This record gives sequence, structure tokens and C-alpha cells, in this order.
Amino acid sequence: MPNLKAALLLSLAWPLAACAQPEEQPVVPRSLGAGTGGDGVWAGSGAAHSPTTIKVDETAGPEGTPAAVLEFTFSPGKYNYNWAEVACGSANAAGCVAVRVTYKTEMPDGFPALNLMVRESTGAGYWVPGFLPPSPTRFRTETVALDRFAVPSWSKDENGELDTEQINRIALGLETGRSGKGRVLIADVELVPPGW
Ligand SMILES: [Ca+2]
Repeated sequence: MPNLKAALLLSLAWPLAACAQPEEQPVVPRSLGAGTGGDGVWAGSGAAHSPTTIKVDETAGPEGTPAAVLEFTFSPGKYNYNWAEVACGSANAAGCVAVRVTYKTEMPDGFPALNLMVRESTGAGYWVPGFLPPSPTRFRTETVALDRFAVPSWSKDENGELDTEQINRIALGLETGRSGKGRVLIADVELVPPGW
């Protein structure tokens, strides 16, 4: 049955060939390595009076999966802010239409919803402030369309357009005048193509 054998070989080889195309447009959501950051890198930052760290905990995610854990101490009487940022690494954001985040929060009552931001390689930031509600009891997944993102007053974009092929970092974080210690557990950040 040589034809059947050839057909089988073809059906096996085709997906491999498809994966080998380096500049494929995304067809399914691209996870940035789930909680581990994959080949991207997690970085934590914040105001000097808002000390913030981030590390990957191999079992802090849903059902014992990895999560990036942002841990912070916000000072009384100050305007506090921080960011947990992951690099896209080899995940190509070109053509994506949304960012999907799976997260859980452990922070004092009254703390605000989280900010979500994408950054271009130009340095321009686009964000949706105060959009991800606290989720203290379970991991929550939110999908945020890129057309909701806008340039904040403290950033600028020379061409005034969010260029998806230039997105190389995604960040979420908090800003508040409130004080206290808390954690944000991030189980996944995904680049979402049309239809998902
Ligand atoms: Ca731009």
C-alpha cells in the first residue's frame, strides 16, 4: 500500500513543516511560558518606597502549576506603584488582537484593580489602567482587547499607533495611595490572535 504509506508520511510531516516557519502569523494563543515566563524573562519593578520582588514559584499556580509571584510592600503616606513584566521572548505578537492574563491576588481590602500594559520595542507603553479586578479566592482569566489600550500621560509613541509586531513586553501592576503587603500570582500571560 505505497500510497497509503505516502499519505501517512505526508500527514505526519506537514505539521512539522508548518512549525518550522519562523515568521508564521499566530493562529492560536501564544503563552509566554505560563507562570515561568518561558524563554522570556520576568522582572519586577516599583517605586523606591514600594519594594517589589518577583520570582517563579513552581507550584503556586492552579493545581500545582508554576506561577510568577509578585511580592510587594507599599508604604503609608506615599503614592505606591509596581510592575510585573514579562518579555515576549520568541513569541511573536504580530497580528495578535488581545492579551489574556490568568492571575490571583493576595492583598489588603480596598486595594484597586490592576493595570495592564504592553510595550513596544520603541519603548512606548500602552495600558488599560485599573482594569483587572482583585481576585482573592481563585485564579481568574481576563482577555483584554488591544483596542482598549491607550498611551498614558507618562509615555509617548512617535507614530501614535500600537504596532503589534513591535510588542516585546507585557506588564501588570498596581498603583495606589494605600499601604500594606501583598502578592499577585500570575499563572499565564498569552498573546491572543483573532477568533480566540
Ligand atoms: Ca507605535
